[in-house]
Amino acid sequence: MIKIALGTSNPHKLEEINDMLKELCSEDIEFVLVDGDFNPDENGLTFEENSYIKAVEAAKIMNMPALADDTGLCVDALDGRPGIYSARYAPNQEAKIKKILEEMKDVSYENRKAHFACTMTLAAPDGTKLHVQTGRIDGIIDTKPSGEHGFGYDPIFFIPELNKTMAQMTLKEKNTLSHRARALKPMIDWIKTNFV
Ligand code: ITT
Repeated sequence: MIKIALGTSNPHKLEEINDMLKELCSEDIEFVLVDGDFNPDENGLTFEENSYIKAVEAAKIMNMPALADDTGLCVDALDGRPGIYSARYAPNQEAKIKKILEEMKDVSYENRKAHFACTMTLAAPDGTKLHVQTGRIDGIIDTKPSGEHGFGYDPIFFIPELNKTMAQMTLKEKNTLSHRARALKPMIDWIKTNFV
């Protein structure tokens, strides 16, 4: 049996990861949430650097290997913004969405391409980077928010093939195709092969 800490302070992220872990994990792996207030200084310049900062911090606090993800919305017409600054793009989520819609107000449908990028790092308490996985999903930035599910930028992230925004998907649906699912599934496979 191996114990792995989850380094996040975002309850929505935690809900998604826990739901996926129920299906992906065997009894050999137990995930535990990092104790206390978790707010490491995410001063990296890439998703990978920030996911590593969070994973190592959680691993040190819990004295066990830890997994963390760093995620962002990258909008082509905004040169990849907000990207790694997705959490800090405006003071609250409503303002972040408003800011993007405002910046995109004159952008045509065909130029509204965007993707969610997620990088997950598994690290040890001594700072060893054990494994990294990335996941991505492509879509377009809608002209208005729709949907009640999900969190963050999900209400403006439209997936044309499914004719819905990420916030119009149930948790289960999002977890079949999301950037986070596409990083977590191979990460769990790696853990099962190399750890258990
Ligand atoms: P932790 O660092 O504690 O895990 P966080 O919310 O700061 O929590 P990120 O830095 O990875 O996590 O996320 C940056 C922002 O991107 C976050 O504040 C959300 O607004 C958004 N975000 C992350 N995952 C998302 C998802 O699956 N769907 C929509 N928006 C997401």
